[in-house]
Amino acid sequence: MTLTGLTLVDTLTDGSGGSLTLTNGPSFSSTTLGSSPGTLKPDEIATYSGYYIISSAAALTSSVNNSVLATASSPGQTNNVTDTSDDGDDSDGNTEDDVTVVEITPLPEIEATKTATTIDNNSNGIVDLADTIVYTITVENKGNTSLSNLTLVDTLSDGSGGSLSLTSGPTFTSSSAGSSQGTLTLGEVATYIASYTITQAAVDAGGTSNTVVVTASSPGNTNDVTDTSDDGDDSDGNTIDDPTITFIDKIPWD
Ligand SMILES: [Ca+2]
Ligand SMILES: [Ca+2]
Ligand SMILES: [Ca+2]
Ligand SMILES: [Ca+2]
Repeated sequence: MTLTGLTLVDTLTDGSGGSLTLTNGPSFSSTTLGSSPGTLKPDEIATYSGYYIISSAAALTSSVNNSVLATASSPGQTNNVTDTSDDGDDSDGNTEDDVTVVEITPLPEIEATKTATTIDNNSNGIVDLADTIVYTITVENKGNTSLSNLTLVDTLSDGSGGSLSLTSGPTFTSSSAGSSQGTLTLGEVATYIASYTITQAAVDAGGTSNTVVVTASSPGNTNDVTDTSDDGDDSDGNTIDDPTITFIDKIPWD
């Protein structure tokens, strides 16, 4: 028999059960026997399409789940024929009514950048003994998962490779989305500062070299995400991992 009054009610949820809304649709596409939208002859198939653009919040929940309830009327009846969708996979033990699940592949990624400025404490116009190098470290969550347990390991050396110690820091100062120290949501940038007051060893070596290695954990993992800082200068031929170098000036009569 021919069914009429076909309607669809689409239910979209995230992996935590939170309600979502399709970005577009479901929209009528076609019928196999030429019926207009809402009518189905015996053995006729109507096709609808819809799509959802995965939001950051939904991505954090690991999946998007969708089902549709179709309702139609047989002759002389009202809304007496219904079915809940199945996912088209008959090998999953459910060939009748099961939710269409799209798993979101976790791609955790983190990026650390360290830049340096100097404070001319002795006001002589050059970078030399007892001046201060101020390091700004930014750590960005560039993946599609939240990150926790963020730690920094900072390595400072002089221009000859000798080990030096930061005078202060790295100290957490802020996060762009307000997360507490050690946690980064999607796209969030945490900022840390550190400083080094130039010692004679650094002067003798002609400069300092500083790198930070950041490590964090994606959901369900431990310390699985890491990056070595780059110096924030993408014109130096290394846009990935390169130490932040500060040259110390020699005073002419030194
Ligand atoms: Ca199934
Ligand atoms: Ca100076
Ligand atoms: Ca660089
Ligand atoms: Ca890097």
